[in-house]
Amino acid sequence: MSAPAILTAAVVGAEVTREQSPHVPYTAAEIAQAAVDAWRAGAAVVHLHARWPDGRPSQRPEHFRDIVDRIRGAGCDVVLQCSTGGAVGMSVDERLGSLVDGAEMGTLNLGTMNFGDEVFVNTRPDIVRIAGALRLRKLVPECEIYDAGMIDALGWLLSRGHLAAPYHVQFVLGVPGGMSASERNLRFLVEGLPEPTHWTVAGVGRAQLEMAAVALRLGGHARVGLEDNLYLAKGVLAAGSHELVEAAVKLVHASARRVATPAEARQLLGICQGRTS
Ligand code: KMH
Ligand code: ZN
Repeated sequence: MSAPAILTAAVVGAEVTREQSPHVPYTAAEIAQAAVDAWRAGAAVVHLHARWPDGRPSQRPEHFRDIVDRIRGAGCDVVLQCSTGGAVGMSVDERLGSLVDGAEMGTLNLGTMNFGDEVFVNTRPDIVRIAGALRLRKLVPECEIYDAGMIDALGWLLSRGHLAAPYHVQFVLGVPGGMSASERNLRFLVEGLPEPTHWTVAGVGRAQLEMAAVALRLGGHARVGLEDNLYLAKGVLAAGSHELVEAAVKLVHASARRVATPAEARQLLGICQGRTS
């Protein structure tokens, strides 16, 4: 049997709005509750963004601290992964505001790309700087790969010593401007990894659960949640990320695997224990 499957819940992101779904959390209390609900449903990791109460994306440390404190205050031991991607247009300084005490992982976006009609800027100096900030705080990086050239960026970072194990890879497939979500693309990306490592797939939009199933079958891990997809099925909004996690749990079992606990995820991802307070 393969390693237990790590389910990550991306509960809000920076792009989705309440106009698109009334279930998108905005306040710290709502985001923390969404994280706790996702953990109860089986998520071992939560990928966190913050918002201003009116829904605008925020990378303010006080917003992240509030979310982290509320999650831990609820007795939830889920692995906390903070986004350094933030929203398109934010400066690197602003984006690094998310790396608050209590975070265990931070994302590292591996290249500049079209992101819908906008440009998500991650120059090589930006990436090196964010990698350094994660190292300084002893956070495990999750490398976000949206396109094939970013595999080469990963190799470059490793060869220059800007990045070293433990790190995790997240293939985000289906962003308009990045690689589309297909099994063929995923197999190509996995084969291209510069060294063996564990990886997760986040399929965007209606590809989410489909790509989770493929990833789990191929021995990888899966990310689901409202950041990437608002629907449980065609025309049916998910009432929260927890419903998408519940659907992913069924896919884990269908692939003859079991769901990793947060403690198992920490071990697999190389996260030091004892950072849950
Ligand atoms: N909001 C996207 C522009 C991350 O969290 O690191 C970037 C993003 C990636 O969501
Ligand atoms: Zn994100």
